[in-house]
Amino acid sequence: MKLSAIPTTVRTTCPYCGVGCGVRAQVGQDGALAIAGDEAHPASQGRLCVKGSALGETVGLEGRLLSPMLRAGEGLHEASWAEALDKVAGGFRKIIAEHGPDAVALYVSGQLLTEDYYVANKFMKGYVGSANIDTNSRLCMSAAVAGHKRAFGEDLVPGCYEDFELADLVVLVGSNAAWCHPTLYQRIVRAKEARPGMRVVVIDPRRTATCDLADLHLPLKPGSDVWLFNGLLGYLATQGALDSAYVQAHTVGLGEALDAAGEAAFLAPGGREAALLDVARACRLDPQQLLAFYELFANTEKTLTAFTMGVNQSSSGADKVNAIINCHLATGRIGRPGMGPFSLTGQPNAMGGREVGGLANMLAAHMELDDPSQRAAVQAFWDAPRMADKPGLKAVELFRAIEEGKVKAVWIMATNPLVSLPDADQARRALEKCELVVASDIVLGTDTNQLAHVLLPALGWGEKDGTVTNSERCISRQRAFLSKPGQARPDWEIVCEVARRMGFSGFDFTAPQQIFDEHARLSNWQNGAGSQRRRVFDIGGLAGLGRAEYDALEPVQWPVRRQGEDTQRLFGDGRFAYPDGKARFVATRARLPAHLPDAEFPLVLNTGRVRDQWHTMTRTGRSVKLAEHVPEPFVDLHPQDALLCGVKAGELARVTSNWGTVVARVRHGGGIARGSVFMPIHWSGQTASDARVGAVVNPAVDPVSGEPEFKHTPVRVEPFGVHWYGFILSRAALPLREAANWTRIQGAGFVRYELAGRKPFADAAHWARKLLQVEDDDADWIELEDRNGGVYRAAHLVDGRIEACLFVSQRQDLPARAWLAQMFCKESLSPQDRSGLLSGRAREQGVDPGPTVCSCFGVGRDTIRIAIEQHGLKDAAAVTACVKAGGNCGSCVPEIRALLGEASIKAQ
Ligand SMILES: Nc1nc2c(c(=O)[nH]1)N[C@H]1C(S)=C(S)[C@@H](COP(=O)(O)OP(=O)(O)OC[C@H]3O[C@@H](n4cnc5c(=O)[nH]c(N)nc54)[C@H](O)[C@@H]3O)O[C@H]1N2
Ligand SMILES: Nc1nc2c(c(=O)[nH]1)N[C@H]1C(S)=C(S)[C@@H](COP(=O)(O)OP(=O)(O)OC[C@H]3O[C@@H](n4cnc5c(=O)[nH]c(N)nc54)[C@H](O)[C@@H]3O)O[C@H]1N2
Ligand code: SF4
Ligand SMILES: [Mo]
Repeated sequence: MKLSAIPTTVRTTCPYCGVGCGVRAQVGQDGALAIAGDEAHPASQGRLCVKGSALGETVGLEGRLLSPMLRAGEGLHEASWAEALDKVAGGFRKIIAEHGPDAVALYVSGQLLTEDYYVANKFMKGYVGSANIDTNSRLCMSAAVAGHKRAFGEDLVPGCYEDFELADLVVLVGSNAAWCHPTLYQRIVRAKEARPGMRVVVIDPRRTATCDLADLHLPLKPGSDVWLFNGLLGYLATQGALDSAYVQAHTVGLGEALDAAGEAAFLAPGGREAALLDVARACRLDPQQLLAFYELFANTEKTLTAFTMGVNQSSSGADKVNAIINCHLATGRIGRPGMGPFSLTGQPNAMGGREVGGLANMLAAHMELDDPSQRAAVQAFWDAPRMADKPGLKAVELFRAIEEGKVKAVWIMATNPLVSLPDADQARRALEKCELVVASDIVLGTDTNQLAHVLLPALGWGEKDGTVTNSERCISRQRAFLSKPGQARPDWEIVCEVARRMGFSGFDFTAPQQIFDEHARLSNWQNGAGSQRRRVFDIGGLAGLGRAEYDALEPVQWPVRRQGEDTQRLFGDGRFAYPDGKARFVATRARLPAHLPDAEFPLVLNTGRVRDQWHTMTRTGRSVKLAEHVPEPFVDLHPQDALLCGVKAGELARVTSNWGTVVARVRHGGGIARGSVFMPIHWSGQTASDARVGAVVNPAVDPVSGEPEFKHTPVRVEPFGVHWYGFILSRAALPLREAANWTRIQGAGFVRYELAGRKPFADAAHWARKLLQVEDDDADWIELEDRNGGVYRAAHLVDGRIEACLFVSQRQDLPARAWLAQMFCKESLSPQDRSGLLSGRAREQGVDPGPTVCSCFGVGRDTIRIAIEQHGLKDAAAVTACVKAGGNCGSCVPEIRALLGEASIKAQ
């Protein structure tokens, strides 16, 4: 693909996960884009994972939203910016005039840049006068935010990535870092290689790829983390492992926390063993393993406990966070090298969004909405005409209020709520009813955009400029290196345009650097003055940067109170952000998830990520390299549960909850315990007929933070009976109304559809031609039909080149897709290729590589298996030396090791 751009190397930051790796992007003279890791970036030191490495494949303009669009009836039509902006500003103004400021809302995203986020928040909270701006971070980080604020007095992550390397014990709770924070995980891998005495414990109901590194895996019962960490606190108390001097000097509330944790049970005569058994039972863990973890924690000073969505996305999310923090406060293990609680952020700018107060219950710059003096401070700084004076609606509440007609206009930015919200069908009903739905996105075809009345084209990664903040509070620049396509504009500019049209004065920014400057100045505005709390978030040292300095800004960790300051760790001096400087223990009482399995819905649905896709696939879905690892939506369950449900691996199953239903391919091998099933979150209405998993997820939220319980929905799984299975590879995208079920992914030069049908087809040839849109009777059409066997295969060629092929069967005997895929790379097929077409493989039998394991080098499972067998390979390094797999980002090493394990079992 050719890109028009300034031919130079630009240092920027990856737009995916919260690790925030540095990227070097180079656009060559020929327009080709080369992506490499940035050695100078402290977060990643030159490394990129497979998603980061594939960024070059995802920046093309196909499918992009490149002009503003307005809906008229069923259709969308292009509009000028003036028309579209007037429509948004006019619509908002009218609704505010008639129904008040709380009748409008913004729903934004941790994928916005800090500058975009800042102006969106200023617009709503200072000018519209409502705090109805929430963000998809509600679905992600809000439990951690609430936990931090309760414990520390402010939303602060104490440690830094180096602590993962310095720790003697790394505990990963509800985190599949091997797939979701890959380069950081690789840092732990390398640290453990260098210091084999280092211990890693993974606490996750599933045995994930992350467990590859674990000395101990605790497959706890879903939702039982508070029991586990309360038990740990009780155990530490009985072992004399608490740091009493620290607790005395720097904390408040240990007594209540110990009471809630059930310390009494531990302290009763002979109670320790009984209490341990109780905890083990509540968490469904082996008591010996539980004790092994408790002992390890008690005896290891340098302990780091990192946690992610298995903790946050729970109806007791904030309590899970505090139960973890309690154990660190009680042992004084916080703020020093190699130790502390560590909340890993999901999105690239989850942290930046919190700095600017993007959540509906926060103000800007870590100030509080319900603190009148801070509200007044922000109002004075912004010269704001109409300050919000109470918290706004949180994501799930917001979409309910939209359905109820209380919120009549919503502007959605950089998020796809129709896919990512829980009870996603409710979100659909809400938007269908909403008077004015505005969406800013970079692509046209998303489930959410289909319901928008106004579409605003935003600049994407590589085109826009600004800053993001990663999990370790490190601010880095995202820099533009591509020219602006079509009429797309940066998100901040679009917000400012609407604000100006609504008559608001504080939005005359002309560059992101001016916004960053205002943000930096606000962060130390009245900070600690008079009765004002001294806020730790302070980047006053970055105020006043000129354009060139901003452009050249090197990664820096906040707080940056003075120029040149760079803060790796917080709380090293035992001072926290509460006015008395003391941290708070939170009394966390363990409670069950909101909805429990019963006879009708006997299994628990857990949802999460796969290695090579990002959320709703609007970007990673374009990459051929990333498509192969998991080409279809799946439901992973234990073989015994599958038997009980009457479903078989490789076939389709229906997964149903009280809220909705989806269909996906049954799989085993995801390390699932009995009683649970796992589904990935990535498929939407654009990529599958029935696999938008959000529709099934229950909308229960954590009462403290409002974070939804994405990891725990009671469901039932049943066969999705079909008459036939099939697939199509086609150069052109096809409408697939005929199939009962379809999913699609991008291949090199084709789209791959997996299909299933419920009705037998009478005239297969007629049906296939219609499906592949071949109207010409004289078309070059090869076919094979076995009517009795229920098999039909066809290929359509044009001028000797394959255009499409279709394979359908009533049996499970469809050929692998790999060889057929190669045919789409050829300008013309040889006679041998042609004669192999309908068998789906070369006439001279080659080796099918199998599903991709290593996406960096495109190495398949069977290639690796055969190499292991033929060469007697014993470890991952030998596999890499032999077939390259695992030699780049290392994300597939856990899978390679699993294959080595299988081979050694087979050999025994
Ligand atoms: N490849 C990839 N990487 C990503 C993303 C992506 O889309 N794709 N998204 C990014 C974002 S925004 C986020 S938030 C992060 C998420 O990163 P992670 O949180 O690591 O990923 P998830 O797959 O959501 O869930 C993590 C684990 O929680 C476990 N879990 C479920 N229930 C429980 C429980 O009750 N207790 C415990 N202890 N564990 C439980 C699940 O089995 C799962 O393995 O990933 C980021 N990185
Ligand atoms: N069942 C279940 N659901 C979940 C989760 C789960 O674990 N289970 N996890 C939740 C979590 S942690 C998260 S973070 C969310 C993520 O969910 P979403 O935020 O809904 O997912 P994305 O696909 O990242 O959506 C980003 C959108 O922004 C667009 N975009 C990309 N760049 C830009 C830009 O520069 N400007 C603008 N305006 N648009 C842009 C993309 O095309 C895409 O449409 O999902 C949540 N939903
Ligand atoms: S680890 Fe995260 S930030 Fe780094 S390259 Fe991968 S997705 Fe991007
Ligand atoms: Mo997230």
